[in-house]
Amino acid sequence: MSPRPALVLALILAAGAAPAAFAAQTPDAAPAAKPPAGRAAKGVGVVTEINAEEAVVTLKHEPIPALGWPTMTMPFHLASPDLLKGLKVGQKIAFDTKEAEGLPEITAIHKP
Ligand SMILES: [Cu+2]
Repeated sequence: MSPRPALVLALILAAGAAPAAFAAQTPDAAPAAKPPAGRAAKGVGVVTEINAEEAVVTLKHEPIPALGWPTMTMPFHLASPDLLKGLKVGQKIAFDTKEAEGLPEITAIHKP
C-alpha cells in the first residue's frame, strides 16, 4: 500500500508550517515597564534611621493621600546629600517627595 500523495503533501506542509505558526503566536516583545511618572507629594514624618553614605533616610511618615500611602516606616532617597545637614534620628520633619525609580525621592525637607 503506497501513501496517497495528497496526504503526504499535507503532512509536509503541516510540519513546515508549524514553526511559522508558533512564531506568529509569540507576542511581540513588550516594551520594558517604565516607572510611573514621578508624582510629587508632601508628607510629614519622624526620622527613624539615617544612612549618610547612601543618602537614604527612613521615616515613619503620616498618611500621604496624594500617593495613596497609609502611615508607614520606609526608606527614601535624598535628592541631594545636602538634605542630610542637620538631620537627626527622632526629628520630625515635613518633606516634599516624588516617586522615582527605586526608592521615592525626598526633594526638600522643611524643619519646624
Ligand atoms: Cu510610605
